[in-house]
Amino acid sequence: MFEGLSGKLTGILGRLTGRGALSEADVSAAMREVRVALLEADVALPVVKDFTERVKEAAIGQDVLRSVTPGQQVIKIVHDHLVELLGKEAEALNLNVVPPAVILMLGLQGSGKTTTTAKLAMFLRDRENKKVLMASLDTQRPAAQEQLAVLGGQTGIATLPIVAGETPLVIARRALDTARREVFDVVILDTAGRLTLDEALMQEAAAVRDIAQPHESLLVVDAMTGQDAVNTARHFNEKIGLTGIILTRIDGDARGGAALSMRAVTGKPIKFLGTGEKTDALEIYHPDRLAGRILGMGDVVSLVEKAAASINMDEAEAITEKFMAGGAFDFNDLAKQLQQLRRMGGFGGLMAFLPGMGKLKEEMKEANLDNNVLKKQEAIIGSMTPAERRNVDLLQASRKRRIAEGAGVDVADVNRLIKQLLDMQRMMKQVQKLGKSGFMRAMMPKLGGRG
Ligand SMILES: Nc1nc2c(ncn2[C@@H]2O[C@H](COP(=O)(O)OP(=O)(O)OP(=O)(O)O)[C@@H](O)[C@H]2O)c(=O)[nH]1
Ligand SMILES: [Mg+2]
Repeated sequence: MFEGLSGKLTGILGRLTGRGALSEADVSAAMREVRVALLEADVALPVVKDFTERVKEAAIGQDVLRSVTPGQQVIKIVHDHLVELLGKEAEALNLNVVPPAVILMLGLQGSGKTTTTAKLAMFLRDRENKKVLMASLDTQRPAAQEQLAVLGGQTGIATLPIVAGETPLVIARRALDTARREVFDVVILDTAGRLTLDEALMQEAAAVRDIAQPHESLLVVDAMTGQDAVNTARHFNEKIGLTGIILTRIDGDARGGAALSMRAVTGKPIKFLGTGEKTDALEIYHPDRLAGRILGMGDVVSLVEKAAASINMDEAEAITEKFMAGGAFDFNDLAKQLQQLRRMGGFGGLMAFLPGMGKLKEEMKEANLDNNVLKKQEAIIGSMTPAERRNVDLLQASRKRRIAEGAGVDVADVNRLIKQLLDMQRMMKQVQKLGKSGFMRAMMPKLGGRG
């Protein structure tokens, strides 16, 4: 998601920084382009208007245009307003209640409620140490309750035993009783999918709400449905009352409009993003990081957290210390990264987070990079001598031929990997510029918690 919008915004704003001086006319012209880009991304019209007007006002009103770096300042203004549009701060779930905390999952048919129920349960267990019970109230679709039971089996999360013939209200009561009796911290109620205009099902959801008295009522919406997702959220909020939204399928090619309009139109915070079909594909929603990603500034913090969740503590510390001491990134580091990459879901997953990597990501997509390629690259590094791994400058033609032969690949493959290492070295310099404290602060607590 966001690739198209991100590409356009980066282009428009990049042209502003390319010049020394900026006039009001320059800013106005750029904002017209921003407006078109946002509309093309399916952001709601009133939201677009309001956004571009505010940015323009801020950019023209102050001393921005007379400053030394007007283009940079305008980008900062766009960034800050984008963060505000996206919701300013991440909003956590409110689970600080006398247990069990009750979470009600709502949404249209096929939006991802059941999958997200399992994802959320895993998240709460693994990251927040909660004992979680899941219960399916879906008596509409055949085998819907079994679907949740299967997910429970896969993830090791407890599910409420299925009793044939029970109504959703009866199941809800039994789930709460069980959660109290067996001392669960959290109980998540997965409801039946419904059509927006299906009043009977809406009323059923309202009845469940009245019985369960949820602490969180989360709407699961499909980002691919764009402005419809926003209308759905408004509708549910009016009928049932929501505390938050989970936007799924942001791994697809949705244009991003739903994420950008949601807060402004519904007044409700997005709390999580669904990023794939697997049960670990759930991310906390961070407006500032998302703004950075949209503006092509990368999302180094999310990257670091994602890495922290899947790399081991000692390796991570060693790599961090080395970079922060200004050490160069060598083939040994690359080999470790390649292994970690495979664990983190391959290149696509990683590249989305890195500064300025949008284009490279496209190229990689075209080149069909997958896990086999990762293994091939590991083989190339495996054929190098220790000295070669430490010093890329040693790799002249004869050595490259030897390495290629050893790994069973072409010299061109070796060259590609060398280029990749040089690219990574450049990128790591950027990360270093973030400064030690910022980098460590993001990385260490997470690792400490897992280590
Ligand atoms: N790519 C991707 N697929 C997802 C995501 N979330 C859910 N899905 C897929 O969407 C499909 C429907 O998911 P469910 O969780 O069954 O949806 P539901 O809302 O419970 O559906 P009903 O109960 O029939 O209303 C499944 O194939 C999921 O794997 C996501 O974030 N990304
Ligand atoms: Mg379901």
